[in-house]
Amino acid sequence: MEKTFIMLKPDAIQRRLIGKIITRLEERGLKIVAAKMLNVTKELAMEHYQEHKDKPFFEDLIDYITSAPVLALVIEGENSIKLTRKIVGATNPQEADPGTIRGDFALHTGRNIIHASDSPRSAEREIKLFFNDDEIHDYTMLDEKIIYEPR
Ligand code: IDP
Repeated sequence: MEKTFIMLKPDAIQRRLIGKIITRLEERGLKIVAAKMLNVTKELAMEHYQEHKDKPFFEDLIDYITSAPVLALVIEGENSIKLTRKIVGATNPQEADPGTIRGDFALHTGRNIIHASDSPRSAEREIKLFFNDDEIHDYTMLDEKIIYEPR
């Protein structure tokens, strides 16, 4: 089973979309193994988005992510990294397909409501940035036997 890092950004929380977003992930059969609401510090935001530090939108991105609480999640499931990226949709919500989270709830790239890790390497890095090992839970869901084909 693969773990990935998801963050509901400040606009998702402010717009009271937590329930709707989490429902989409859960109903697909994915499992929440860690969850935390926090105010992202400037240092954490800069570390998380380090690959964009030279981009023109970097300052706005840091201001946006640190502006109000976020909900950080670790999600587990088969192929969860690719799958959550599909559920989340394209970075620019105007290019995101209807039916995706960004395609249904957002309009601007700089206010695209949710983050999902884009590779196994970034998932591992981002999970470690936001969670200690003892905050990530290892448990079985009763419906796993019926969601997954037998191995
Ligand atoms: P991703 O979130 O879909 O992985 P990235 O290219 O890694 O997309 O960008 C990280 C975040 O930076 C985006 O989700 C968005 O919030 C912000 N961002 C990316 N490109 C732009 C832009 O052109 N204008 C404003 N914000 C941007």
